[in-house]
Amino acid sequence: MDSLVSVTEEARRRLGEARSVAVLTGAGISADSGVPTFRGPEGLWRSFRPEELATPEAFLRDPNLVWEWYDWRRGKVAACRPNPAHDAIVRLESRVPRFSLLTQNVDGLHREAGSQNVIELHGNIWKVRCTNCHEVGDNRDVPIQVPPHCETCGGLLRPHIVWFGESLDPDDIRAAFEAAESCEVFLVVGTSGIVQPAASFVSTAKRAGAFVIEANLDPTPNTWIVDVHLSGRAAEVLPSLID
Ligand code: BV8
Ligand code: ZN
Repeated sequence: MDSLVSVTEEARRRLGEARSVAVLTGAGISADSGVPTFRGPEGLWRSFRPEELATPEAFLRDPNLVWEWYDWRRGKVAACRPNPAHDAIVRLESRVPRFSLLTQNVDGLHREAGSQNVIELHGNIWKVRCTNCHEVGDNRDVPIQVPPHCETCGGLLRPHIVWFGESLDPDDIRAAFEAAESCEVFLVVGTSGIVQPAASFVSTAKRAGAFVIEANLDPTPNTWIVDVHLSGRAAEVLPSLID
């Protein structure tokens, strides 16, 4: 018990003193808001096959099926609000001179909570992109008309989301690696650490000398390389770590 208290204190102290912090979040931080995670016993991938739904090939094959899945998820996310973990990250950003938030989540809850310097690595479920003219726009319709079409050119719209086999925005990747390489403390919250390239930011930060803190319900492939693993729900662990 003593050692658990002291590692938590060490994590708190490091975070309190750091002048540059990068945070990487995954589905686990939004689980406490009611957004389903991807993997794990109740994860989305238990009921759906990602290769049938979250790939460009799937969309080419059956855009309606893919849109129906996203429409269902948009309905779920629309009913969710940021939780105390999202709020704690907003407070962290307000006191740290150099701060970056890298999120794999597409639910938009970090921005809704008030986070400013956010990189949405995998896109945003409330954005659509035209497959013809490539214009990106906001769309908050719940339900959305399936399939939706571009108001400018009539082309088929797709979710503005990075699917498996697609490249992330090069500017986002550059900024994310820069943040991981230059921060004093790297905080990784609620991600299984499986999906690349996001998963590799953790080892990048560690190699570059950052103090790495992981907050997760369970151990992950990252747990053995981090300095401190804090076990528990993000909505409980983060406020007590940050405040
Ligand atoms: C790319 C759709 C270049 C969006 C998603 C081998 C080596 C390297 C790369 C690869 C490889 N094999 C394949 C690849 C490439 C692939 C990849 O990484 N595959 C993995 C599965 C092996 N990556 C890509 O394709 C990426 N692009 O590499 O480009 C390229 C180009 C062409 C060809 C090849 C390469 C693109 C990645 C696309 C990601 N898009 N989905 C959507 O509709 O949402 S991924 C999906 O997983 C989500 O987007 C999500 O963001 C992401 C990560 O998941 P997590 O957020 O970690 O969520 P998960 O459910 O897994 O875990 C939840 C965690 O929270 C758990 O640890 C749990 O314990 C914890 N938890 C739960 N509750 C709580 C909690 N913790 C705290 N509190 C709680 N309450
Ligand atoms: Zn268009």
